[in-house]
Amino acid sequence: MTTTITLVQGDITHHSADAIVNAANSSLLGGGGVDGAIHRRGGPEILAECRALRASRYGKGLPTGQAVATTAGRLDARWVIHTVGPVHQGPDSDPALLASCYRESLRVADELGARTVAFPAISTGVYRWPMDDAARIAVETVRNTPTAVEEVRFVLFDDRAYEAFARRLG
Ligand code: AR6
Repeated sequence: MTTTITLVQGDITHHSADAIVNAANSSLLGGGGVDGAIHRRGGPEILAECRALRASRYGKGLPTGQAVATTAGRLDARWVIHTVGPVHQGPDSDPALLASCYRESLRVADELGARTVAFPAISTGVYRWPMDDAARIAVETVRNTPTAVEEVRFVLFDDRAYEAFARRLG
């Protein structure tokens, strides 16, 4: 089955999808950027499940490049899939780990049975990954990952991100 890739500009917390991906940090306990927005709008149920995941499976934190799902709380979605991007020029500054965020999020989406998945531009904010390179990795990885997800929607916050992804999508 082919996966349709669409681009929209805006705030991912205002979008509806089966699963919304969060650019989290390994603590899973919230932060700024898209992570802060998801927890603010989604409400405390998301953080409660994140805390439970810390206590059960991820005592040392969610490793970079991996993904895990929780409820979406009050968001217009069934699940939030939390993934941890690499910090550009940090100790785990590896493009393969950024690709892994997209691949692992789609794997989790498949496990859940999600048909539509919305992604932000992972690692391009606080984690400072250059936008053009992040867009290339995101689009290539989604195109090359076998999945039952029918639509992957990149929700880009600003013009710069939207244009970078649009160039890659061609
Ligand atoms: N909807 C869509 N995109 C957004 C939104 C939004 N509401 N808000 C920001 N962006 P960032 P990272 C864009 O910093 O670089 C957090 O503190 C933003 O313009 O959210 O992976 C976490 O807790 C940028 O293009 O995530 C981690 O500590 C992109 O989303 C750390 O930041 C990603 O920016 C993760 O850093």
